[in-house]
Amino acid sequence: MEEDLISQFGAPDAPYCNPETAKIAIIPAPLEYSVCYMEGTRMGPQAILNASSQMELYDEELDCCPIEAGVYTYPVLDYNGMDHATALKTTGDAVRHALAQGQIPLTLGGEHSLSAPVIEAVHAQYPDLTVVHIDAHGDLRDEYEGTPLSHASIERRVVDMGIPLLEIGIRSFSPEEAAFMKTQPDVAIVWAYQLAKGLAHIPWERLSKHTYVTIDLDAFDPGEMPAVGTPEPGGLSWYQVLDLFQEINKRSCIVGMDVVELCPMDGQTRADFLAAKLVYKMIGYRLFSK
Ligand SMILES: [Mn+2]
Repeated sequence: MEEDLISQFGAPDAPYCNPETAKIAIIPAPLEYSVCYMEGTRMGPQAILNASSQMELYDEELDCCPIEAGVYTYPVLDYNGMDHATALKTTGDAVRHALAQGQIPLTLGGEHSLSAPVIEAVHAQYPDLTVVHIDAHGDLRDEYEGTPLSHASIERRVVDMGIPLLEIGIRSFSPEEAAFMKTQPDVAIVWAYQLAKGLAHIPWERLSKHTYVTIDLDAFDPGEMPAVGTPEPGGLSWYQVLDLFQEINKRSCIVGMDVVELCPMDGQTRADFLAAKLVYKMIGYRLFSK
């Protein structure tokens, strides 16, 4: 029996996923070009959509159904026959389209390299943008495996765009990145060990008026989120990530988001469900929390 493919995040009633009135644009981006350790992140967006149909749509913390604000899911992007650079451009174009409709884009990955064209599109509209990057990895290499488009270089591309960067949850960093970071006053890093030991001082004063939040699911501890391409021990917990997101949302206006690197695994539907619920919590906090 074939599994039903869910096309609208949360599978809501029609009025709540009307593209004319939606406040949030979900953009499923099944990009997979440079993933190195484990394959399958191209299956991530559809797995999140399918899992989202199993969620309750009432949020007990916010005492409302965030989906009723309008969440429209665009058709899953089709990268068939495209090279990596063309696929990235297509992803940026989709986000530009959503921004032009007045929607807040929330892209589902797919590999992390998709964030570069997406952030570029959001930055064009909000020139004062700060990027908050929640991840196990710094992703600050100038290039990786011969390409500057790699998922391992995504935040280096953000630095190249002149955008201030705050990285949180990092616990896998190369010597090259460490040397680079020390030359970059606009890059701040909060390490996972500092969070775990209660030593973290998060420099929230670095946030500007508008913020883009990118969440690589490997930021979570692999015990909670096993289905990622490059798991790292010592990660963040569910409530830690939600608290961070809420804190960003309190201090700045979040104008774009992504959740990337889900790599669905047989027998680990909890991981798909965590990703779907994370997306829904982000939508709820963004639209309804103070
Ligand atoms: Mn990562």
